[in-house]
Amino acid sequence: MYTTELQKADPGVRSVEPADLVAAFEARVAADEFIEPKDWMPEAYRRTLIRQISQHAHSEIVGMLPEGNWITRAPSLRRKAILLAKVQDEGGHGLYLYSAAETLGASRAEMIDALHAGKAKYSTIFNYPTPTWADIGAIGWLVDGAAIMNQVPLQRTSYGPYARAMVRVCKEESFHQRQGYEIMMTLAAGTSAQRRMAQDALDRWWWPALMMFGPPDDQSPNSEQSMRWRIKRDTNDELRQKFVDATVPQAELLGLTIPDPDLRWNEARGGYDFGAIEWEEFFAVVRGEGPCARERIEARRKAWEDGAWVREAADAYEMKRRQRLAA
Ligand code: BYC
Repeated sequence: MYTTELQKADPGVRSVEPADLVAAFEARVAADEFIEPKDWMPEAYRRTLIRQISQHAHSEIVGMLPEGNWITRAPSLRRKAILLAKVQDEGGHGLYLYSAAETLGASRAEMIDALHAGKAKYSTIFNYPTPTWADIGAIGWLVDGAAIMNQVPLQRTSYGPYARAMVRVCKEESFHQRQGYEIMMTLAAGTSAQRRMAQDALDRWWWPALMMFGPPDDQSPNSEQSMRWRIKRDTNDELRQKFVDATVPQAELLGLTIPDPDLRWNEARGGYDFGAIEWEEFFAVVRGEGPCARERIEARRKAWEDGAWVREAADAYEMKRRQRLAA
């Protein structure tokens, strides 16, 4: 996986943009007005949004796979129905987000091709395996929990269609987080084997969940500009800290141990200090070296090929509908 260079800000573009339009745009952003698809916007703003929104869309779509893996093996009909609904929600999120990126002039075919060619990024978290049922609990609790922490502020991101997509997404993510936590509660209150399974899932998902928020602020090339344009409302480190502070008491309630010997409450700061994150692992996964990276992309490609007949049937139906209208 490499950088989406095409969609990166080109500093050369800025100098040719009319200064009055740039100033009016920046004043609107500073006044917390939403920028809408037909409004004038700097090219670099448009490209940054296409980059972030398309990566976000891909994450939702690839994110269906680790949990989809458990739909047929969920331990009861109730669990199966809930998981099926959750995974379908993630597919819906991907579609709203692709639509939001299309309002910026990106073509869906191009975005999907980039994913299938291994050129587009998607969240590192979905490159880890789900060997036990407790992983489904840990994903809902931690991964959806981290996603909410990141996405609630995005409801106030400066681009209107992205902000509005986030409102519905956050409502659904909140249900996802609770269903995951409820699975963890059940396992933590179960047999010793079930408690061990829950602890093992927490051990494996904790650090990758902290990595979801992106590199540390001093190694985040996009943060400064995205914060200025109010695309991002909080920095990566700020959101990571909020997540740790909210999640530690939840682990305590479950009676599970966060796998971090350096984790302790810092009275002066009013937050938890936590241990060093293995950033080498993060960057390796970003480069496409995650444990399930190849499997994820192959599964997406196969789904796309298997679905070709549906797209052809929809096109044929649309053609007939137009012919009928024209007749
Ligand atoms: N994974 O300058 P930075 C879900 C990349 S799905 C991979 O800080 P930025 C769910 C970053 O793209 C929710 N790559 O970047 C679904 C950049 O590379 P490029 C997913 C990452 O954009 C199913 C480079 O590293 N959520 O909830 O300012 C089931 C430098 O980073 C990651 C979103 O997508 C990563 N973790 O900030 C269950 C949220 N982190 O593009 C649940 C929307 C960084 O320059 N996205 N990189 O080549 C964002 O908020 C921001 O894009 C990020 C990164 C905070 C992720």
